[in-house]
Amino acid sequence: MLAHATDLASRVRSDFPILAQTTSRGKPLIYLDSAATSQKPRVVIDALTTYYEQYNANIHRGVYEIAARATDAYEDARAKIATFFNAKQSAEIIFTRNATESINLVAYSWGMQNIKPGDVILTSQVEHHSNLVPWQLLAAKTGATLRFIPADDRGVLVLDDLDNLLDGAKLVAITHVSNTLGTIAPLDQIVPRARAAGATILVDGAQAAPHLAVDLQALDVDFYAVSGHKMLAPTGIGVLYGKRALLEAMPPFLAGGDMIRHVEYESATFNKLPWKFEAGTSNVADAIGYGVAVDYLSEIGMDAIRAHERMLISYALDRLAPFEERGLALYGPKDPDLISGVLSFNFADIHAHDLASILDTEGVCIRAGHHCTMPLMEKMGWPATARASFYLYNDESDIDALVAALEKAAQVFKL
Ligand code: 7TS
Repeated sequence: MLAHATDLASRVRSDFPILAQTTSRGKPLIYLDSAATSQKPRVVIDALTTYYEQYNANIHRGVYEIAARATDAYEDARAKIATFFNAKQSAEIIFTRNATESINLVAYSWGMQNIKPGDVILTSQVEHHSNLVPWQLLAAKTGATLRFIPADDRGVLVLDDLDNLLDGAKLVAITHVSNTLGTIAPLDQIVPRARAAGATILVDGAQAAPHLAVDLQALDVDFYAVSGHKMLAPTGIGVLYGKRALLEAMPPFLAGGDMIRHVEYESATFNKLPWKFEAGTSNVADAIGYGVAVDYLSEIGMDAIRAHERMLISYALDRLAPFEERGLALYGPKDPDLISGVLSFNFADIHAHDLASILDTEGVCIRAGHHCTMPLMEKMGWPATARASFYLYNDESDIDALVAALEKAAQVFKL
């Protein structure tokens, strides 16, 4: 029997309390904006309450029982995340606020130490501003040059000229999955060639880690940046993975408490990894919540989540195809094997913001705008797009609701 995306969603949906509500207009909440942030399962929400009600204490310093419990839970979360991403060791997992901070950590610490005038930083035309602007700032400070792997008109990276682009590249900084188009970068082709060219490789995994099985040892990248909030964890917690030898050689990014070993008035020595990069009081509660989130994802299995989303994308492409005759422009490769979790579109000459507002009246939450990829929008000639994005708790009925809401928009605009 053909599996349905509904199978997984019907199993997990009741785990997400927020999805049970109706909007102020009495419509069921249809959440199609998980690329912006995911919803949270009850176990993650409960983990926060339990922490604050039972063992809230500062970590790595208190000797009393609840402080030890908080420290253990925080470090256990790190170990779970290391296992989830198949990092070699927990010390390679640095807690940050989000993917943006993870990338900035590398830009300031590794970048200022290693990038020299004339060096090339190779990124791509589909990057989120978080994996572009830090490199622009670094290039301006160091005299390095930016280069871009081009994308075709579907947003798929074109690797024909990759070896030339890699000539002189000290760093390759590339997104694993595009947040605007959902396109999956062919890392299996880019990473070995970047390695052969002697470049250090950073991957922005903000949109990949929630949806695809990420095996950091198999990927063989040097740095990998993620945000917890897009993968069922609370906001305010993210991770930078870095290969140990690189992290060991890097200077601290932020300085203060917890990241030191010994301090004198004129100088200081620094803590071991990973704490060298975790200055100040950590986001203990949300890190613990992140650990619970990866437990939850592991129990379901990332391959099952990918298969579920692949079916949803396939179903959505089928349901949206008839609208193309009425002016729906669907961007991206229209191939569920090439995209993950995201569909971007415009409908005739309705502005994406107006479309999102009409959908909102039907309870359908999508995002409209430039999605923090302004250069990509400019290149494609799109002032804005409407973006629907999916996760494990969505099912075919959510896409049916999207289609019905588009029908309503067509009526309003007489299309
Ligand atoms: N990289 C990618 C590919 C992203 O999609 C995002 C966030 C970031 C980095 C930054 O993540 P943050 O958690 O540090 O903010 N993308 C989006 C989005 O598409 N809609 O809202 C946020």
